[in-house]
Amino acid sequence: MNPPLPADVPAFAVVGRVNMGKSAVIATLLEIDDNELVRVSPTPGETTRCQPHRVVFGDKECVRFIDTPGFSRPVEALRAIQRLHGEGTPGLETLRKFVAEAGEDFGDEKRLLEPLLEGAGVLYIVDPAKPLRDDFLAEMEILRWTGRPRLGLLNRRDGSTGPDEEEWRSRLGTSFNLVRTFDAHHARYDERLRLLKALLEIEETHRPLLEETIRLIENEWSGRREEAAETIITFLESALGLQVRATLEERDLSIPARREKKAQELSKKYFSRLADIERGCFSDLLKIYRHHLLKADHDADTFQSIDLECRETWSKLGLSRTQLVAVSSAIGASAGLAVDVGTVFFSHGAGTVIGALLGGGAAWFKGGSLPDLRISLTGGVKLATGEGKALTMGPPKNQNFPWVLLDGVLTRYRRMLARAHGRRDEEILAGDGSGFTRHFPSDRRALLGKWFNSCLKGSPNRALEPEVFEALLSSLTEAGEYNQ
Ligand SMILES: Nc1nc2c(ncn2[C@@H]2O[C@H](COP(=O)(O)OP(=O)(O)O)[C@@H](O)[C@H]2O)c(=O)[nH]1
Ligand SMILES: [Mg+2]
Repeated sequence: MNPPLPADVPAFAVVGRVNMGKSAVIATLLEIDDNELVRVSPTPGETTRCQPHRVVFGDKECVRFIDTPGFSRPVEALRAIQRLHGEGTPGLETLRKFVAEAGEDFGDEKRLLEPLLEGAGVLYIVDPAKPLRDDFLAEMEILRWTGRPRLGLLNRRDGSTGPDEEEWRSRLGTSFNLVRTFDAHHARYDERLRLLKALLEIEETHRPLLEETIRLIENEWSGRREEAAETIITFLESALGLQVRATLEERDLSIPARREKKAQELSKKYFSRLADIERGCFSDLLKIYRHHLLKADHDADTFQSIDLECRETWSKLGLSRTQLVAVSSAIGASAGLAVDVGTVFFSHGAGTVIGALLGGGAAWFKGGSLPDLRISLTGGVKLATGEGKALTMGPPKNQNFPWVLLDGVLTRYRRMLARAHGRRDEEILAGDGSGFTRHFPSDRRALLGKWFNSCLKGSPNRALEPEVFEALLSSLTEAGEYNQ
């Protein structure tokens, strides 16, 4: 038994047949991607009791969703309730009697009815691709008898519909106060908010509280965007200002091969530091948006058994095969799969954005609208002649370097926002190769360009920061609204 529902907290029991996506809807709605907290699984019968999920702001519980096991014998339950009631339409009293008296053969039905008897509203999930059979009609009828506020939700899996969708819709329309569609695997912030607002429409007793909750959610969301903008500013500042140095001995200077070796070591150090900075940025962004199953970077081990002939491999890497070939020729490597794979290994080991710089620089801006984009990796290496012994590397001289970094962050941010928490597969947060910054209005480009230059010189222009912050906020808003 769960503790009784407090009267001042609006609650909704999420009900429906097993495997309809009840848990996935809750997980997406409340941004919970942890299977320990919300079990989303194709194996039926894994949720055997009601599981409350509280939405808390500050110390106050604002709304509660209750995951239920779902109906398992709705037709039999309907008949049993009718028998208990006799003539006419059963109501709360008969349902209470049913819950008190029925045996464990109606265990699931009893458990899902309990919160409804305590005052919870109903969020009824169906998969409209399934045929509409009698047992579903029995479920709808039992729910109607509760008299609670009811919302019917068509959980369209990957947008798929079935021949019965219209029938579903009209049946739901007669037994429910509202009918909405959702997609637990793809719903983004806007759709989540729309669903919450729909609940507000049906739950009149707690209307002010639900309105306040929606306001809090909206505020919290814009707060996150500000945090993200802040994180990205810090990232760009450190990445653009990054410089590494090495001390050269006399003998390193005199022999070209040694000098070359030192330069290579230094370049490795530069990229690994850059990769660390980048990783830190993504891990902060993933934290802000509560993602644990999204990975910011490829794990080098993942590539041990790479299957080159498999199309999926290429798309996992975020590159089409043609792009990859273009890349290897762009960086001057001889053609051939071995070389391509080497590029991929290195690029992903070195971090995602840097991967784009090293391996995918050309692919990143495919389409050729920025033909001058060539990343010169050695652009920042110089021998300091004054002391004669210090070798420094970074930042790259190429003007496009900051834009490549920013594009990498924004395209991944966009992917992150499109990821629903109800999914349980792991995903690599890969860029999709579409240039983002090239669509910026010219004043934003000019402003950022000016600030980038100051960062590249090692002295970020603090006076420009408030405007840069605003520009990034707008860019993040656009990235979030972008439909893929
Ligand atoms: N493609 C897709 N799969 C879904 C969706 N919702 C749920 N599923 C999958 O369907 C299975 C059952 O989902 P779950 O939420 O555990 O169903 P429940 O038994 O009603 O709680 C899981 O494997 C989910 O990943 C959806 O919107 N799209
Ligand atoms: Mg479940």
